[in-house]
Amino acid sequence: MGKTVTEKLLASHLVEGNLQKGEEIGIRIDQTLTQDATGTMAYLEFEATGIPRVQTELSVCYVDHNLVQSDFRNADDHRFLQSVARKYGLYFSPPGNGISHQVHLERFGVPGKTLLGSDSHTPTGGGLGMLAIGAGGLDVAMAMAGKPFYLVMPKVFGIKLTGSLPDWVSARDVLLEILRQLSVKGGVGYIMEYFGPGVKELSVTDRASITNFGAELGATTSVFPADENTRKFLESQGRGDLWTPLNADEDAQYDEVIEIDMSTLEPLIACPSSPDNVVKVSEVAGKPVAQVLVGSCSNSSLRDLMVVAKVLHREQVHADVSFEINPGSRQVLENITDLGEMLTLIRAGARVHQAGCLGCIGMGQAPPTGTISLRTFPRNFPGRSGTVNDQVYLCSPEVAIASAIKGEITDPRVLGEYPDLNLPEKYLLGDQRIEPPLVSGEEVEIIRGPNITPFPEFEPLPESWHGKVLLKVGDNITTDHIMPAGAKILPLRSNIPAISEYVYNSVDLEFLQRSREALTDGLGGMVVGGENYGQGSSREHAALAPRYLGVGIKLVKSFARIHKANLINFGILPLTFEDPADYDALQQDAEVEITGIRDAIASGSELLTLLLGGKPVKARLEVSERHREILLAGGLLNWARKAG
Ligand code: MIC
Ligand code: SF4
Repeated sequence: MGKTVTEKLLASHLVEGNLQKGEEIGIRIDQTLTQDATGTMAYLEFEATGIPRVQTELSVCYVDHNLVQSDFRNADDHRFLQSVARKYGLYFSPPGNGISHQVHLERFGVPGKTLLGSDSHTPTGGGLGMLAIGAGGLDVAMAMAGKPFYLVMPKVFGIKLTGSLPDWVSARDVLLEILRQLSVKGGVGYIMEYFGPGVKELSVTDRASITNFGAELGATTSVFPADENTRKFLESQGRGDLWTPLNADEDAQYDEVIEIDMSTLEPLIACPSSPDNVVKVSEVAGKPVAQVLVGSCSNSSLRDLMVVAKVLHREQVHADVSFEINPGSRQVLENITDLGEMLTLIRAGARVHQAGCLGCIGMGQAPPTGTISLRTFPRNFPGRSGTVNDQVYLCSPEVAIASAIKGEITDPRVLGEYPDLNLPEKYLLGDQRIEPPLVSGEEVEIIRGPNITPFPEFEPLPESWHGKVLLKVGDNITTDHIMPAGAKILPLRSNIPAISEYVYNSVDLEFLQRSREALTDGLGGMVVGGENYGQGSSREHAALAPRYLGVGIKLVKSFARIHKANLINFGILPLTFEDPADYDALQQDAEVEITGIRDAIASGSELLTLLLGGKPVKARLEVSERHREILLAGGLLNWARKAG
């Protein structure tokens, strides 16, 4: 039987297990990336392994998230990361150099390789034909230490692309349409693989926008074949020698298939406050906008900024709109300047910022109260922009610029003829600030600012577990709800005691107090949730910080992949309701008792009985043998120490 691109990539990297859907497999990781907000913790964890140098073919340490330096914390972390990169043999991409995913695509991605990144948008690399997966920092630390990455062998969701995109409709609309059809949990348990005659109509940066935004489907990752367009892209980056073709076989079988005829698409937009809340732009046109942001790892390539610049040749930004551009990389900035378009942007009224994540993670750029903000970003979860009750819409650069000009949500097709973009054949590379690895890091001293506190120690799982329900939440809870980000909280990422004070802050301000009281009473904490619990980011702080506050169990209807893995890594039991109806009966503050929990887990039992408020409730523990050992040890670091 023919193979999909996914199966070929998995087969060529398989080191443990069999390629059977639903079974745990271990794959070799060729490349890793970290960004600063997850990276500081990932390197503290790597340090704990005692391995003197990264064991991958290539590892890159990026600084792109925590760019606002309102005190010493972020700046200290940047220096820590630079010294770590020098010590352990990594490339270092400094602040201002660009968003990890964009820079990695331009300068490091290679078709046919695996990439593990401590950021949920790592699948951007799938646009190049890589198997690029987002994971928690600890998993990435393990991969840097040369260990396999373990995952449940996913099913393959084929997306057949036909036709070509009409003018003013772009790659973002393809994924918005898929989100509209499948929702934010439609990709859970799958790798999304693109095939069909429409693939060749998309450039690598278009494909990368799609695989990037595909993270919002909850998918393990998304992947495109590597073809002539891939070769052209690599050549434009002076890396043509790294091209290898990678295609699905003619008779490859997918577990599910949908077809998207791109020629029938029209401009789409995701309304507040979920990426799958998608409607046609024409349905919401006319609503006034106060802010329009073009940027993020989803849509900030040279192509995206050129669309904006070319439109601004004939128009000006509306007086009531703050129109801001966050370029994806130094390379994008250099090229747009070289093409003379920086002047166009500035003259037309754009605020051009340094290359980085910025407002996408609430690092500045909060919108004014009660106004609409339009963004070419991948996420619009409530409050993520930094403004309470925000109204963030997600759209393409085409919709963004049309709306910035008119001052209201606008279908870009009113702008007339689609501009000719004239993209260069060869790019200025813009990588002069990327530091290559040192031959030896032995002499390098790691620079540790006072913000970096030691990694907390956790106890192994007790014989019996006694605690209470600290919080009950609904469906689609994001890691932004669990562990908010933004300019105030992100600088605390390397200080677990400090950051844990913000756990569930936007949901329930009393959560901290309740968890502290339970700790004082010697009780464990349990959180109860609905479907797709923990969707969104890869941040392991959404597991680590609750664990620090004594949370030992999460009992939900279903989990998002990365969050479940992070819970296990930090020794929190990820349980699901055997009977979802039990969810309704459960109340906050209910007492929880599980006797003989260690024995049950060690014996491989998939069903545990919990006494919840005195009533027996069945819960599932669907994890591998290795995960059971990790849970018993109280987390992956404890387990790895024991295993030696
Ligand atoms: C995000 O887009 O939510 C982030 C910020 O990039 C996160 C990582 C983090 O929280 O540091 C992600 O996507 O994994
Ligand atoms: Fe950065 Fe936003 Fe991309 Fe996350 S989604 S990596 S915050 S640009």
